[in-house]
Amino acid sequence: MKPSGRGRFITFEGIEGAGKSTQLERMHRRLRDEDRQVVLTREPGGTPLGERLRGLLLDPEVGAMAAETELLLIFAARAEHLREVIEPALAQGAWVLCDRFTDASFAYQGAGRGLGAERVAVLENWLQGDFRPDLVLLLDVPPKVGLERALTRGKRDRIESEDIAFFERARSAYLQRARADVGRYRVIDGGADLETVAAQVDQAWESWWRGIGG
Ligand code: T5A
Repeated sequence: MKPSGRGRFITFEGIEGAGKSTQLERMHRRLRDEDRQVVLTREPGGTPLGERLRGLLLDPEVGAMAAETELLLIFAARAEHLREVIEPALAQGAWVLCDRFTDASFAYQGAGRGLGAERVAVLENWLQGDFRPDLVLLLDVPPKVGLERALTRGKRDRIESEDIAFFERARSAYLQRARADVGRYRVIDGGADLETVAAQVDQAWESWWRGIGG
């Protein structure tokens, strides 16, 4: 069956410095060159209100907050993003490429902060119903590699200031989710050089797209 006129929702996931933004921008250029309608966006953020919430969530001066507060702020930003950007773009037939989505909440708040997957799932189901990404490209790197890359930017943000065990838990949760749903997830070795990762990303989404009749 050929894909319907609805757009496609593709998310890039992985811990800090996995190479998501780099690969996302590359895929965005490629799809645009093919004259597809593409929206590039990110979480937390993607709307004026969401970007302000992102500022609060990442500002080291905000300091500690209850894990529940963090999760609810992220879902508040997500509600805005979903209703104002993602759903309208998909309805118009665009491909939406998103730097992180709800998988990050399972990884960071569910596993990293220890809130547990069940509580994240309650919010996911409440906000999203059965809406999920069509494809999740998970760039997997050991936290040491990812954090070293991310820190070349300089100052750590509020979440990057967590210890390595936090990112180990997040990475494990991502991999566990990918193993549980191999149809929607592709795991890519983000530790390889840029060109090798780019080739793996292309191969992953092209084979997925062919697989659904695109
Ligand atoms: N968050 C988010 C939650 O806690 N819960 C949630 O539900 C959501 C949605 C967002 C933060 O919010 C948290 C997670 C995050 O802590 P962010 O800035 O969107 O923050 O995410 P980061 O992961 O922090 O972004 P980074 O920019 O650090 O990581 P990327 O996008 O994975 O990496 P990228 O592409 O910017 O690359 C980083 C550096 O590495 C180089 C790049 O050139 C760049 O310098 N690089 C490579 N170097 C060598 N080899 C490669 N293959 C490379 N790929 C990239």
